[in-house]
Formats: sequence, structure tokens, C-alpha cells
Amino acid sequence: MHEDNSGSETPRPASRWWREAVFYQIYPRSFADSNGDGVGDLEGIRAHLGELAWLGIDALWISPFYRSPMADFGYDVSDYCDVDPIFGDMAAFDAMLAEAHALGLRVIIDWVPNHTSDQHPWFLDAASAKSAEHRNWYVWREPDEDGTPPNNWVAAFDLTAPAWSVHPDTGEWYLHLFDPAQPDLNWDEPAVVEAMHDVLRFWLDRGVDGFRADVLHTIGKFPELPDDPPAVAGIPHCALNDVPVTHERVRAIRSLVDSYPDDRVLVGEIYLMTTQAIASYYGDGDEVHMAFNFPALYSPWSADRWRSSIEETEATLDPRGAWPTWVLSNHDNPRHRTRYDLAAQRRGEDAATTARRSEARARAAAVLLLTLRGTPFLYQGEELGLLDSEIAPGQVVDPGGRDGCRGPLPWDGTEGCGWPTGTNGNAAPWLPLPPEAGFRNRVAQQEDPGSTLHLYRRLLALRKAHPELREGDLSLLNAPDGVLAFSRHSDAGICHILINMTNESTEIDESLMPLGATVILASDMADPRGLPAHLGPDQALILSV
Ligand code: ISL
Repeated sequence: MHEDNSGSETPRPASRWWREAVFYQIYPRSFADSNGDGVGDLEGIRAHLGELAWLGIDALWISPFYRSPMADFGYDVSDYCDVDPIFGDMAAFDAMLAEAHALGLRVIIDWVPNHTSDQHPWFLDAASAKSAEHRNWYVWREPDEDGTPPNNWVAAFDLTAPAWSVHPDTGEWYLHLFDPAQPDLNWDEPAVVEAMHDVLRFWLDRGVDGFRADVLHTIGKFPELPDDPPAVAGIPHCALNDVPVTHERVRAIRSLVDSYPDDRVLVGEIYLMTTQAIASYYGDGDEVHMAFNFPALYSPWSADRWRSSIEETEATLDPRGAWPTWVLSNHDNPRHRTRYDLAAQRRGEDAATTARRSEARARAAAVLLLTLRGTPFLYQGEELGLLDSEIAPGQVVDPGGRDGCRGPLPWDGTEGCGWPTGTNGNAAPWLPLPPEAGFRNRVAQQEDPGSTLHLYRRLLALRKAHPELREGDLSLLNAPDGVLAFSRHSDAGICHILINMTNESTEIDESLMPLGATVILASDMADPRGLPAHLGPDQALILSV
């Protein structure tokens, strides 16, 4: 238990650091490997913090590094308060955290409240007998005579499989919204709430700046566990579970987080499919500080679609004082560069055109992500313009098949790009490196002032130099077909952001590019003299007007 905070004297003015910050997601297995075993680790993170500070990042979100049998690569936790040996130990965590703080980087960590590993001591005990001490910590149902599962809920990862498995020791069904190795905790049981709150306290006491709470919207379930409507069969239950009691539970978590000094933050992964549904988990400013906006993540490279996504986000969040987030890539979805390429090819774009547009699209998307109103979350490697790794069928290791976006980060131009090569008795990286790693790596891009890495660095510097890009209002502007245009404005200044989401050069009129405006950044890092009359294909510009 923490002691430094018990007497709540005068309320501190709430800092809004997390509203102005740019977060960077680290997926530890694939970030950096300090001991040559082919899997990234905490010491690897520590050793590269300086590069993240150089880039201009403000905060890190680190995906799970807890003890885990790795059925879901760490999202199946067998000890919430210890480090898995593959990632290092508690001393390595403390050293990493201390160094991050010394560099001015905040650190939030993943907290997985909906389920544990089936190897967690709680579940091992619960499963052993109906009378076991921890039995009620999980969700059990007696089998029917006909042998069908207790309801029609579908598990994530395998949409043909029920969210239930029979445990052999007692012959009863247990609930798992994800893999069978991830039994759902029963949050109706007060001892579960207490134990999971203790986990938060453990890490808050250690000095973390907050949490990214995994599928937070699933910790409440209707007591009767009713069937999902037949119309939505084929969608995993985790994307549908939206139950009033959850809000109470989230409020309790928020108030625990708020009881600590220094403005710790709670970011919810609310994996629901509408901005409206996600918004409700901001409560009245008393639930999550921020939630990922999944509909925007899934927006294609289309000015119309982005325009409506922005309109909807503003119209839904702003009236309730909720602060938006924006994310293009994470460890669960194809990287945005890959996603846009695949979508374009499905629409008939030929391979040569895709090759030409691919990086330009990803760079213009970076300008979008970092100029919208809200907190951006970058995913490791997007600052290098990485594509997904190519994963042969025999190389798939993730139960959800999400391996492509998890390829190891290429650090330099050596044979293994900073990873063991898998030759001469060395380990191989746990997944193949992304394509183009020989030149699309950290060192090569750092030396090239026109690189995607330098584009991200300039974008982050611009956010620091222009308060209107961080805190200003956003207004969508009328623009030619295929162009997304908006302004960010405050007392500090006005910026116009123009993004051409087509393959054609497009004429831009004076309303978007007023006389006297200056281009402060172009996504291709061109240095236009004066105001250009056109936006190039897949080009984005930021103007100071
Ligand atoms: O991965 C998905 C789609 O490709 C989603 O359905 C994903 O399962 C959902 O976003 C929830 O994700 C989170 O919880 C999972 C874990 O596997 C993911 O890595 C995590 O981000 C279960 O803990």
C-alpha cells in the first residue's frame, strides 16, 4: 500500500500532460534484444530510450512483460507482479523506469483485468475442485444434458469456437472470451476486485505513470449471461459486451488511480465498434481518461471516410468533455502502411503504383495522425515506415494470426539488424524481420534527413513549437475531392493541414492556402519555396496561416 497520499488536503490542479503527449507503444518481444535470445527484453528497451527521447516522444505504453506461458504472448498473465524471465527481472524493470523518467519520458504499462492465464495459481486452484478457495474467481457453468455450451458467445481468435471450454477436473464449463488458455475472471466476486486493485497499487507504488487497460469494457457481464443476438453471430463476444455494471467498476479503478500523486493516467482499450459506445466509458470525467478510437483506426485511406470519422469523433466526444485519441497501428492489426497497400490492391491498384504510393501514403498518414485534435499513439516501427513482416504459414505463432505487425524492429544495417541471425548456432529472432530492413532501419534513417524517421521527428518538434497543434480547436475545411483539409486554431496561432489522399496532383485555392501563409512541413520533406499551387499525389502539407 502506498502511504504518501493518504490525507487529501487541497486538491491538486489536474495536469493535462496526457492530453499534450505523444505516446509510443512498445511491444517488448519485438523492440530490442539485449541478450541475443531472439526475443526483445526490458534491458533492450532501456538501452534505446535515448533514441526515443531524441525522436521527441513524451510517453511510452509498454505491452505486457509479466510472467506468462505466452499462449497470447503476454496477454495471458500467470503473475501480475513479476517480470517474465524472457524479459528480464524486476531490477531490469526498475532500471528501465528510472532511466525513462530521467529522460523525461512517462511510462504506462498494460494491465489485463478480464482474464488470467490458465496457469495462474488462482486458476490452477479454482479448476481443481468445485469447493476450491478460488472457484468463484472465474465463471463456471454446469454442463447441460445435450452437451452444448452455456450460451452462444463466440471467442476471439477462433470465430468458429465457443467462448467456453470444459475443464476436465470438474467437468464444468469455464468462460474465456479469448483463447481457452485465458479464463475470464469473475468481477462479481469482491475478492477478484480487491486482488486486481492490489495489482494496480503494486505498480503505482513502483512509480508507473498509469495503465493501458486491456479490454476494460469486458469486466462486467450480465449475470444471466444471455445469448448474443443471432444477427451478430460471427462477431466475438468481446466486441459486443457492453454492460452498465462495468461503469461502476471503471469508476472505482479511476478513483484508485487518481488517489496517487502526479497525475497517473488510465487509458482504456474499449474494443467496441462505434465511437458512441466507446465514448460512454469516459463517464462524466470519472471513468477512463482516454480510450482508443477503433473506428478511426479502421478508416481506409479516403478523404470522405476520414472526414466523417473526424466529424463523428468531435460530435460525440467534445460535448462530454472527453479527450480523443488517434491510432493507426498497433500489435493487433496490420500496420497502416501495409493495410492501405492491401486495400488499394483489392480495389485494383497495380503493383507498380502500390510500390510508388506506399511510403508516400504512410508519410501523409503520419501528418494526419500527429495533427488531429487528441492524443496520438504511435506503434513502434511506424516511424521507420515499416511494412508488416511476411509470415509463411509455418511461421504463424499467434492464436489470432497477428504476427505480421509484430516483426522485430530493425536497428542497423548489420546482417541481423541488431537481432541474432539464426546462423552459426545463434538464436533466430522469434519472428522474421520486416521487408526492406537492410535500409529501412534506425541507423540508416537517422543518417538520411529526408527519411520517414526525420519526418516523425519534425512532426513531434512542430507539435512542441505550435500549441495550436496540441490544444487548439479543429475545424474541417471545404476541399477538392479526395483532399482532407482542416485547421487547428487557438490564441497561439492557426495551422492548415491539407492531405491529398489520391494519386493525382490537385489544385489548391486561396481559401486553403491564404496569401502570406507559409508551408512549415511537407510529408515528402520537400522544401517548397513560396506557396505551391498544387498538392502532390498522397502529399500532406502543414501551413502556418
Ligand atoms: O486482435 C484483434 C483483432 O485482430 C482484436 O479482436 C483483439 O483481440 C482485441 O482488440 C483485444 O485485444 C487485446 O486483448 C487481447 C490480446 O490478444 C490483444 O493483443 C490485446 O490488445 C486479449 O488479451
